Amino acid sequence: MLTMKNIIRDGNPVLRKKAEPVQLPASAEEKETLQKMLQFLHNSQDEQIAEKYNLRPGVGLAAPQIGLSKRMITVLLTDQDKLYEYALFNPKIISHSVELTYLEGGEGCLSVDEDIPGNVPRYARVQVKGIDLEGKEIRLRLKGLPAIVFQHEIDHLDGILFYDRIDKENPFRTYGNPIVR
Ligand code: LHY
Ligand code: NI
Repeated sequence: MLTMKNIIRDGNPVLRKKAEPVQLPASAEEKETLQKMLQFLHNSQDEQIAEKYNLRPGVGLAAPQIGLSKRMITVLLTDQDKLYEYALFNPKIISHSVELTYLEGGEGCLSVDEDIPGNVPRYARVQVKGIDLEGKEIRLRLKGLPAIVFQHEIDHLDGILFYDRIDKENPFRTYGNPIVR
């Protein structure tokens, strides 16, 4: 089981590397790792398990955050009564809106222990494709919080952390309409 001990923290160069594509079909080991990453999110959102193992609740996790520089992400959240539960190999943003948005109150990251204030510009809408655990191609059209979480996770695969996108001169400048959690 993955715990916070397995989560790589800011300062470790693996978080700044561009992750390698997964050679498809994914190996049994790669699939197991992706399953463990999704299980971590489930555990982190279960009050009893999270308390027992001191897990920070998370809605997304990317492989570099466990020290694996491969293009693999997991997402688990409910938004407007819809469940977004995804474990993807080689996720890619295939198109996006011109319109931007940002999460009101800013973003956090399981790999960043400090609170870094500021608005993070994100595309308001994205289309993402990737390959699921069964080897099937998945295409998603996302807006709102799910769109932000996918962009945050895919950024990890390119060595980008959320605070890189905060305007240094004016951290609280706004971008389009905010997403309120
Ligand atoms: N997880 C964050 C989390 O708290 C993801 C996230 C994304 C938070 C966007 C807030 C806004 O679940 C990670 O840091 N994963 O990379
Ligand atoms: Ni993160």
